[in-house]
Amino acid sequence: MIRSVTSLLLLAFLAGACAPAGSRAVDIGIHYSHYSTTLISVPAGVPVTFTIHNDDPIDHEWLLGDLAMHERHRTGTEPVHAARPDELTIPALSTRTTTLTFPVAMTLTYMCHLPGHEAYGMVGTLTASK
Ligand SMILES: [Cu+2]
Repeated sequence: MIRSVTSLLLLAFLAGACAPAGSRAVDIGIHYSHYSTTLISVPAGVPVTFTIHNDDPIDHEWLLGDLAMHERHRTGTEPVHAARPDELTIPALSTRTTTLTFPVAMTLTYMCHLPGHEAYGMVGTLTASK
């Protein structure tokens, strides 16, 4: 009996090492220049891992931010987004993963700012809530 309790504790520890307690995973597909989901709700205060699959034969972006951030990108000239965890370029036929924690409740928008993609509908809303 003691041995089985020890085994359960070990399993709980290993599970915790793989994914922090309360963490979440969100999968987003991109197909025909549209996100598979345009409304995402996540909890605030825990890590959320986003996995974004681009099934298209062209590159896309997943840029998450407030309206001021998107306005900068609409008029900006950055060709590639790779250094920021909330600004991803997903090359054609590839997958990118990023983990973000939203410290407080907030609503943000994600978009692809490649020419014409926002107007075509590559826009979604993320809500983090306590
Ligand atoms: Cu795009």
